[in-house]
Amino acid sequence: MHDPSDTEAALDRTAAIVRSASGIVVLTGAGISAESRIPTYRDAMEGLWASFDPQRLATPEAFAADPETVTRWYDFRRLRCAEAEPNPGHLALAALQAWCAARGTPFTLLTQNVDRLHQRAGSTDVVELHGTIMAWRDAETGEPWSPPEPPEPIRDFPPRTDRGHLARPDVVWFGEMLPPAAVGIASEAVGSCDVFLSVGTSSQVYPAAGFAEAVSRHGGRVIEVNPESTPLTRLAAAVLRGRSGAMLPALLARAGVVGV
Ligand code: BV8
Repeated sequence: MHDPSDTEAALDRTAAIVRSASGIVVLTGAGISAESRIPTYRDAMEGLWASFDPQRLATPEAFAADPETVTRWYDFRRLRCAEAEPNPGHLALAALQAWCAARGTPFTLLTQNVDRLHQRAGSTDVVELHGTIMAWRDAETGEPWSPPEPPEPIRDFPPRTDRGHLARPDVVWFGEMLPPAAVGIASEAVGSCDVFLSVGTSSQVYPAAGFAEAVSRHGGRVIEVNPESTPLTRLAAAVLRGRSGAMLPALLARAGVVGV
């Protein structure tokens, strides 16, 4: 059982690290959107999708073999993301970005999430390492393809573009390269920051899962915000063992980041 006094000490320690930072990188995962009622990958997907494994469905091979099932799954999730609202964890990171900008402290928000809740919370220049479910494209030409405006579902599956090609979500599937621009920004930020905040990620998926190690190797301090321990915990200079919707606002209040 986590001792609340540990949390108080961890908040003090983390606030001091944030206040003294010369450059901050934040990496978020599905956990920051859990309090917006978007299931994490580790939670069983609800209803129809409970028996499907995201790692099996989120691949080019699955799309090639069964584009209907894959696009139905993504449209179900797209609408789920559209009806979700940013939570206090997302809002706190937007406030942290503004506070860093006011102080001239470099700040980069890297997300593995595809739900666009950071942008809806007011974060800017969000680096979407794994793309977004809200945008789709022609699977052959890469041209943008617009699904119906939420809450309207896609009508015909698998969706096809005016060229008759299959349409796919603009996400990065397992086995696909990350967008080069995103990788470039992430590499530069991870290589130069002195504080790395890992929020709501099980740290299992690469290359994102390797960023904390890289920061730690060049002497940066890693902070973990997660109700559970992860492979990253051993690297952490401080751990906020709890929900990001509670811990991030508490951290920013303790660090004196106004407007949270
Ligand atoms: C790549 C978009 C180069 C799609 C995602 C063999 C062949 C090919 C590649 C590989 C291979 N072996 C390894 C690899 C690399 C592979 C990989 O890492 N695999 C893993 C499984 C080992 N990576 C890739 O393929 C990447 N590309 O490497 O290209 C390459 C190419 C070819 C060959 C070799 C190399 C691409 C990876 C991107 C995949 N796309 N998403 C979609 O969404 O459908 S990944 C997806 O899953 C997410 O984006 C995220 O990255 C991951 C889920 O992780 P989390 O976000 O951490 O979520 P999770 O549910 O796991 O954990 C939630 C956490 O939140 C928990 O810790 C929980 O405690 C916590 N939590 C819960 N509630 C809260 C909370 N925290 C705070 N507050 C709360 N309230």
